[in-house]
Amino acid sequence: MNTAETIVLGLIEHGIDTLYCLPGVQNDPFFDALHAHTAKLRPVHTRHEQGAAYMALGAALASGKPQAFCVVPGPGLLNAGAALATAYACNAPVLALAGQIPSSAIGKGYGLLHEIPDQLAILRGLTKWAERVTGSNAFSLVHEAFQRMANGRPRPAGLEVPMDVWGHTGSDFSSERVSPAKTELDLEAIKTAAKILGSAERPLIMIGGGALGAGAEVREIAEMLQAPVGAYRNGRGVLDSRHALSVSLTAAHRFWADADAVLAVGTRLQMPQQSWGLDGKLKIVRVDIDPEELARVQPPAAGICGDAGTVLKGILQFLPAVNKKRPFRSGEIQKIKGETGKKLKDTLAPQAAYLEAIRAELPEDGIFVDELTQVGYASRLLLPVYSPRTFLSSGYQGTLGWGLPAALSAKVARPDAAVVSVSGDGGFLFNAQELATAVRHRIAVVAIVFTDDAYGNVRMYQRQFYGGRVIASDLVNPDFVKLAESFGVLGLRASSPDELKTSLKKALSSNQPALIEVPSGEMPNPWPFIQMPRCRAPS
Ligand SMILES: Cc1ncc(C[n+]2csc(CCOP(=O)(O)OP(=O)(O)O)c2C)c(N)n1
Repeated sequence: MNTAETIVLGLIEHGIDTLYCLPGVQNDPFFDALHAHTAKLRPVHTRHEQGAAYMALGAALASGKPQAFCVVPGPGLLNAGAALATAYACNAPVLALAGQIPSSAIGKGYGLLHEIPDQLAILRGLTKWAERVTGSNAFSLVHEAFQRMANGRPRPAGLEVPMDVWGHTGSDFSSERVSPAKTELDLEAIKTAAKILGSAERPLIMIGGGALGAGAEVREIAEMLQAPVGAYRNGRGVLDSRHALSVSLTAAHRFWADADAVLAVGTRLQMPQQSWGLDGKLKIVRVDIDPEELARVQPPAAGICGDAGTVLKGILQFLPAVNKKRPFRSGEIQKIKGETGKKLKDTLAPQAAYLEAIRAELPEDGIFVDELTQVGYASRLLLPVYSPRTFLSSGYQGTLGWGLPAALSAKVARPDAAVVSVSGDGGFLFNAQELATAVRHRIAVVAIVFTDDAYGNVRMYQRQFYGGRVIASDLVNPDFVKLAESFGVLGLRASSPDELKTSLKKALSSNQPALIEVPSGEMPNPWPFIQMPRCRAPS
């Protein structure tokens, strides 16, 4: 077996059934080897490497399983760079498989096709681990990449394969498979955590993407503690928004102000700790798979490293014995939810109405993909999310252009689910070419594009903070409906929330790729609700 066949079989052995890709001469032997295996490993080729890498990311987020993409070296990999950075930010297990110039030329600076200096260093900078395949180590390295992605914090990994190496024979496919390492739980820290939470008067729970598999445990602890549960982006849906204890970020900010203990699960807790503020009265219990995350901002009162569900099960063993009697907080929680919800809906009325229309038509298990656009920001605060992995966000990377390709692959990963993405006119054109991918691979997603003829958020900041000196933020747009139609995509226009509801119903039932243009114009500023002020006095 040669390296190309070994890597194809290695990907299949590790559960990869779809390869998001864009081929080129350095990778031709690999694609030729794939030819015989497309029943098990289907190539989904895109129109730009950004699209391929964002698709791997969207599928990883929607499925919770590792995904892979393959691109040519140099410009191909650099084009995929923003998506790799986003996968890193979103803790997504995405394998980047990149070509490379011939081994003998690496580092020589001959200027061969697609050569860039030290590609491996770039790949290492964007992943948790990356290596070069040099010959018979191909399978071991594929296996190691999947082990690294499965162990600890799930972040992207990378492999580069010089073009001469694809044809090397003498593969190590039969080499031994290593089982994932088991981490020991710190029982003392778990007991301390249970005591802190059990004796708190006003506990609060904050969750992030690390808790996506721990919904049942989060709910049980929340109910036991009568604690409100807040999430910003990647933890949304862990607790169903309809649960009485589920609160928006805005309401969580109110609870943070006088909480005496916080249980933070699989979240960096960056905004609460660094913006809402800390003081000596607030005890924080951190649960995270990444030991470095536990004390990044300040050492917690208790920090437990491990899988969220396993650690929470541990806490649940000790909590009933130490849990103090607490009055039902549902009255207070409902009141704060009502007040904050009303203010949000009143102030962000257009965004709220569009989101209501989307939620009304999106089935319970439908997937919503956000982007950095006015309705996208508001969705973090206002869109009810019913289950994990149905609210996909580009996390702290905030990468324009991720929305359409991520939505496409969410649909590939979960073909039964309805998938809707929201973008602005700015962000959508970063990757509009992937409408062709939707048509070519028959992927029925609905892309909603809100147009305000501007990089609206940038324009808003320029008006507000730079004396109204608007520069480089106005846009000239195509007719998005005609654009969609020119790709063979169903194109619709909706000029109000009611029309959006009707168009979305039509688009979803058409079972084909669709685009809905919404000429929304400017919308109210959502940022005061996201960048909330300090609410605890420094001690
Ligand atoms: C890859 C990338 N480039 C640049 C930015 C900076 N940026 C943030 S918001 C924004 C404007 C987005 O405009 P649009 O998509 O039309 O949405 P709107 O704010 O108008 O709703 C820009 C350029 C970014 N977030 N991502």
